[in-house]
Amino acid sequence: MAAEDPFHHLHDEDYARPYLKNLAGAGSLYPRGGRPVEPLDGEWRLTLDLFDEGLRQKWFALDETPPSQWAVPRDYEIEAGETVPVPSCWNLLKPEWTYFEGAAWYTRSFDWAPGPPGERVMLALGAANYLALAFLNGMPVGGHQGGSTPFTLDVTAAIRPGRNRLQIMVENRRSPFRVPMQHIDWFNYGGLYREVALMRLPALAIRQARAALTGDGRMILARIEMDQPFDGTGAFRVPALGIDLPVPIRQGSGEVQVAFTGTPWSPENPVCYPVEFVAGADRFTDRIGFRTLATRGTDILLNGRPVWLRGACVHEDDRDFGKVSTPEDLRRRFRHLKALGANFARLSHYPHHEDAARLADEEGILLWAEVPVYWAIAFDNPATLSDAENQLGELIARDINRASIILWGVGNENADTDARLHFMARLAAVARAADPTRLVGAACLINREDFTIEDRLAAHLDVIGLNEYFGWYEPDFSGLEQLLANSSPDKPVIISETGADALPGYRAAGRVLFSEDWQAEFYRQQWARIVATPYVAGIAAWLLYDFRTERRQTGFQRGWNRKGLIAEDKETRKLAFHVLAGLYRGRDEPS
Ligand code: ADA
Repeated sequence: MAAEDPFHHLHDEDYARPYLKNLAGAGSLYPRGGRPVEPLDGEWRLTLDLFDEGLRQKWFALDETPPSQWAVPRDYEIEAGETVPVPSCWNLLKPEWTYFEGAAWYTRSFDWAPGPPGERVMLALGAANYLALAFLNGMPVGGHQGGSTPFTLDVTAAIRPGRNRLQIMVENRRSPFRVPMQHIDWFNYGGLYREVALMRLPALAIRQARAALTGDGRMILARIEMDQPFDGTGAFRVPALGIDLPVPIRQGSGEVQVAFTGTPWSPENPVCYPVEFVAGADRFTDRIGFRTLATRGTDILLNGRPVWLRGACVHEDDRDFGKVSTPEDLRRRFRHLKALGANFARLSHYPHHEDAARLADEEGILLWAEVPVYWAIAFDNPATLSDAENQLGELIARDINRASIILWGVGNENADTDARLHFMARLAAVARAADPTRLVGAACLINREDFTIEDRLAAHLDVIGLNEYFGWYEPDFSGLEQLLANSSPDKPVIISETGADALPGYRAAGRVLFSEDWQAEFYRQQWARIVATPYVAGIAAWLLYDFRTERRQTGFQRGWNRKGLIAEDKETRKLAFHVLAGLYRGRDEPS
């Protein structure tokens, strides 16, 4: 073992430290930007590693000698791993892996043909829950923490012509210091559950390219940021609008303004324009809708006009695929939202697959996108704050050009303590600094003593989210009436969650919990009170589909949160779906 490696002893409990030093963050992310990639999806080998032996014993450094030629015994053999598909969640691949929470090693090989001199190669991962460490040809090439955001690792120094061996350790333990922490109301899936690919970049590359309307909606402001200091001239093009402009780049960044003569993006007319940013030898493409967004008093203004949000929350969860979002799953999601009469969805409670917002752009569904600052995060822990900041930064960097996203959510139902106020006010500031074109919100708690919307964080938000379950967790709606009457917020309030459980097919008259009938009646009662409240700017029903969660273990639930308007099969519409669709369309009858 090399003398400079102080972590050489098998039983050294500091074994993980060297690999955790330089985890990739928002600043190192290269959004795809339409660049071609070489996918690494498909068959991988997977070995579970509950005791973290892989890091302790350096499994990545072992050669691939077959066991018949081993000089000494080993505890790891690539070929002995199970063959698994990537993307996938390991929990759903074998019954005995269902509840596995720990580390697991993914391994595959691939062939590589080098490109022009100076070319760099990035390993691009859509997400890995929660910690990922990558090793290419036995060399550590970096890692990432945060279970739902993308990251890119520069593997130029480790990749070689011909055959390469890639290993990725993914570890999904729940912990009080992670974001989210260990106590959540959804399933803790593990694994490489989004796409893995290699992306080639020229020696000088575009790190970020964005275009959005200025506040008055008259001009497009386009900006290019390079990954190194560079003085030169780039280009910004929107062929459909006849835009082809030089972008002066100084010290690695530059911007340009041009009059907007196109059609603004809106749910009714979700027009997206193909755009192109060019700088040096790099080309970044996207499809961008142009619209303005603001608040005025308690209204949310889209293109200068008030918009009222009718929507539903949705988890990234599937009975058969877990957190894997297939294109069919996403398309079905938007078909269901449309059938509901929705113009809005809350992507709960963490960044979803990037195609969710891309499809929302095309379909005209407004989005609330958020980071999993959920319930009782370790608000006083600086490392937890930087993890949350990083996840927020990565989400914004990935989705900066998505017209559908109107709001960055910085938290959900967090008790109003000093530490939480500091933590989440900081996140609100991070969101504003990274993206001044969108609103910042959070799902807040209420003051239950005097029944008012009261949260010190509200001063740092543009929109107050209100999660309330009067009529479900509370026996009646009187608290909601008091709350709505007692409060007079000076900014828009969105009912960011409200809902009731219903077991599909269970029918009963009156307030019978878990019946389809009560879930439907619950929405009628909620709706009447909510739409009569002028400062409420929208509602997101909790939620579109039933989802897996180990917190829920009555006979009605059996490991599922049953507040879906649609059952876990993503097909069976409950009575409440039809009732809410009728309400969203302006008539109180099943559609
Ligand atoms: C909370 C939480 C949701 C969900 C909901 C419920 O409001 O924000 O994630 O779990 O409760 O179903 O009770």
